[in-house]
Amino acid sequence: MSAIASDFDAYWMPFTANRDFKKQPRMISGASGHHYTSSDGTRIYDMFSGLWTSGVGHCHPRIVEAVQKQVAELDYCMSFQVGNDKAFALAERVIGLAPDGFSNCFFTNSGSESVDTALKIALAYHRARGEGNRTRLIGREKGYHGVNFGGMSVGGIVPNRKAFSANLIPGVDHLRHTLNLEQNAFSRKQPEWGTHLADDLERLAALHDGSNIAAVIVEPVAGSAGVIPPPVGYLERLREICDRHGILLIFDEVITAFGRVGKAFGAERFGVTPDIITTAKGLTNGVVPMGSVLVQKKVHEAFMQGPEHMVELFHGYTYSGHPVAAAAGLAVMDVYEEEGTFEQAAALEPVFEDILHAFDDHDKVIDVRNFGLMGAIELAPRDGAPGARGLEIHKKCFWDEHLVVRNGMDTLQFSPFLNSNVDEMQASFEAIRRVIDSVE
Ligand code: PXG
Ligand code: PLP
Repeated sequence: MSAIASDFDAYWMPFTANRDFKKQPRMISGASGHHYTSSDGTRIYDMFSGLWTSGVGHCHPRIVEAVQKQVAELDYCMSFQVGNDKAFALAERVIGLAPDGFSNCFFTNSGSESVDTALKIALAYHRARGEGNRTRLIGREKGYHGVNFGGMSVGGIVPNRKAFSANLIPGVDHLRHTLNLEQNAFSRKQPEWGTHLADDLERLAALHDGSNIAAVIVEPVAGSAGVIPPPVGYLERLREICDRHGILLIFDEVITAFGRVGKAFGAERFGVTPDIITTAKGLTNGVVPMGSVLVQKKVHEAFMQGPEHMVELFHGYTYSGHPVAAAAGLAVMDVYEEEGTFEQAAALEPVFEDILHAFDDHDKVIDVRNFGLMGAIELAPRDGAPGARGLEIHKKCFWDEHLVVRNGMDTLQFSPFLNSNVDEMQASFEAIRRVIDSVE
């Protein structure tokens, strides 16, 4: 039996134009550091560090070794009513990085699972405190909170919701998004305009009565929708309104945690402390799937009541706290600490910002946005074919410039390595400029 596929039919690829892809597949067979190797042996620079996942680079020897060792020592262990030491150790390390007040960490296997877990914890928390009336959840337009039913329902990416519209969970409202090119195009980091949009939460509290709202979930910087940093003062205002009405604030930090914005968490960078934080991606540098949900002590304590032989939260995954994932996570935490990864990312931020905003006056570009090491160049769509220009650039970058660049429709997104080399970053953007210039 060969491990090489005979054709490309059987695999239904996620979030991919499958038929288009299979005509000329872009296949990766190896990776090391900042490069992939394609199946024909070409070295390809990864301008998305995985899928926002692999901040310290691919196949980091320290992480590889930890995973190899763990899989030979304890490959799997029942996750319910039995524990493994790596999961406990990783929970402690992650809580050690979290803002003051956070005390406990629940493990999942992805960002989508982290979000659905966080929403369930929020609902059960209020119920445990005798406020079972708090059932409503609030998300935001353009938010991405994964693809499971809860996350999809509070999310605000239209194509992801469209086919499932009638089956989204009930009792959800959305704040308006804060992207406004007329007011904010080409802002560096946080835009000045749009703080008042946080008052949508106050209006929803007035409409439903705040006492019926369980939680509001937002990405501190919206990622998937094309890097939308919060207006100055916006997150602070959400926090104030949540406090006024007893609403839990959830930061979905699946992208922003672990150095992507130059600190351990977006919460730390913005100086706004939520009640619950969701993570995934950078938790294990993408090496083994894993996510986590961090909760403040008051949230955890609300569950630790009643008879001690009883399960406090009826929720969990077969693979929660998986020993191999946890071993990867522990090695990643060591790398972050020893290599000063978050400081490296913070030092690169102004360089990245300048490189990106050199596209401000390009005639095909209608906006450039950045925060931390998250960046987006929004292109004008082609007449009658929105998304075509973005996909063509993605493909040309891959085939002609040996560069992985992600496009969401006509927005090019960049997630440079947290330990990027400035020369490589500059060379990559010269290539990107050549490609933008060359397409119609
Ligand atoms: N929340 C946020 C804020 C995310 O960014 C998820 C939840 C879901 O995580 P999983 O592990 O279930 O995929 C994400 C994931 C993009 C892109 O192009 C972003 C994500 C996933 C795929 C593509 O920006 N983010
Ligand atoms: N479906 C069935 C039939 C199962 O037995 C299980 C877990 O035992 C699940 C779904 C959930 O799987 P997981 O715990 O990996 O999320």
